[in-house]
Amino acid sequence: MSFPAFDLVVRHARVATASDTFEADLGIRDGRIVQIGTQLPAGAREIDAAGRVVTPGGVDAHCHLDQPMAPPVRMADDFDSGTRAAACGGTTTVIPFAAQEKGQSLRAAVADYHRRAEGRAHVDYAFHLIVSDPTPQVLGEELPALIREGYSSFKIYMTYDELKLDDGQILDVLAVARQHGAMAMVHAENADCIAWLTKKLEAAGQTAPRFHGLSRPMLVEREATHRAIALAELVDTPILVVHVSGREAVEQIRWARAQGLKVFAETCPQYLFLSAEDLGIDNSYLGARCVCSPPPRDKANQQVIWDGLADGLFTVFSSDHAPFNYDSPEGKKPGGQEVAFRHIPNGIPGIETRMALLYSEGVLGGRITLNRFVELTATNPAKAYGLHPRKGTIAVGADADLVVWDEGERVIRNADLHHAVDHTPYEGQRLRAWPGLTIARGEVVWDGQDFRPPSRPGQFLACGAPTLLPRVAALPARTGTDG
Ligand code: DUC
Ligand code: ZN
Ligand code: ZN
Repeated sequence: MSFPAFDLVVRHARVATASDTFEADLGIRDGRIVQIGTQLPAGAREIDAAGRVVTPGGVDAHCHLDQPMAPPVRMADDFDSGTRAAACGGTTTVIPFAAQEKGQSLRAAVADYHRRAEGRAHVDYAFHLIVSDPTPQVLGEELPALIREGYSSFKIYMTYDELKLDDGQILDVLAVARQHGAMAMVHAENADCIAWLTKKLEAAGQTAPRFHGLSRPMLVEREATHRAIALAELVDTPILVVHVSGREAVEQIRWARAQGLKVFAETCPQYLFLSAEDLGIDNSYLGARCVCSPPPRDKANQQVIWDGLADGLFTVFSSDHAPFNYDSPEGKKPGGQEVAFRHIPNGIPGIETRMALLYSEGVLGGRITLNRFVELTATNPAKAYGLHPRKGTIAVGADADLVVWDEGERVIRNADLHHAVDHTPYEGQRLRAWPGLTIARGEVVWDGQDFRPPSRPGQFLACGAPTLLPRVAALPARTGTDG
């Protein structure tokens, strides 16, 4: 009796990686791709992908799941619902945040997140750290040890009272990133400007959701982006500026790249598909659904973000999924009230719609190549956070994390999504494609109609050192701070 050579063969696929597109069969065994070729022998299971594009499963490197909030606010998605939604939208790896509260040890934060995720995730996951309290113990011991143990990226905030670091603290944390080879992610908005503008707006009675946008104009992001770049230059370490929203921050990043600085950048669907108008053109509270930071900008900025996706300015495309129900005392109406904009929980859901939005309007809309799509949604995030080549590509030895695309018209309806959020800001958006199959470690977890729980839960991934080389790597290394 002969056994099939593979557990699964995906046949006649139009395989796309970050660099190539080719026709092949993919032979999968024990959750990994073990052979790529033509006319592979039979598998125990066969999927005919003839005529369909197959890309690596998405790596969503910026999402918030079950992150503790100040009561009564609570995230709608935990690791169960959040990763189910991810799988149904073509994402097979998520990297949410283990957030340190001030006064808390980083280790305690990490242990807490493991408890939240363990056995509940349906796709693989890693954690970024959020460093909000860089004590000597954190800088000298905890952070270096955690980087070595597989938490090789962390986010620092320049705004939000409970999270923000001052410039001296940022320098200290960046120095640890440099010494231990970690990737520092920066939320760049100037906290004092936001506080000053918020007070002025409130004094004038301007508290509706749409004023959230006016409290965080582009210059607030531009100044903080400029400062973050300067701080990273001083320490001589790379940074990745997260959720870049528009022209002014983009200009800072372009300038930094032109100087040969290792500045990477992330953007998100909300800056392509939403605009300031979605926060409200009158004082309606419905705009609370689109309150996120940085806020969506005017429509002209959407093109600036598309340009940066097409020309290589952006390194990664993430969801920044931050799931809060609209009609809930735990969500956008804290305590059941329509509150002033400063009290509205920041964030919008997007973990399930990220891949299809970019595939539809980016690839099929003729704005980016298929290979660039793969780079932005899977390969680069895996490289930036030390998960490549196990994740983020289609190669022998990589995990068998795949998306088989169905092209055809579809409309986003919250009723069809799998997150636990009561709305999507993209309701009614027309798409040209949606994942027809999502395969995670060789198992179909989304069949185009239904979520299918994997036979074993998603696994924690310890991250190695980032392997994302800057496009400017060929330039001479900087030896000082003024040359
Ligand atoms: N902004 C953040 O910085 N994080 C979560 C959501 C948001 O809008
Ligand atoms: Zn942020
Ligand atoms: Zn975020």
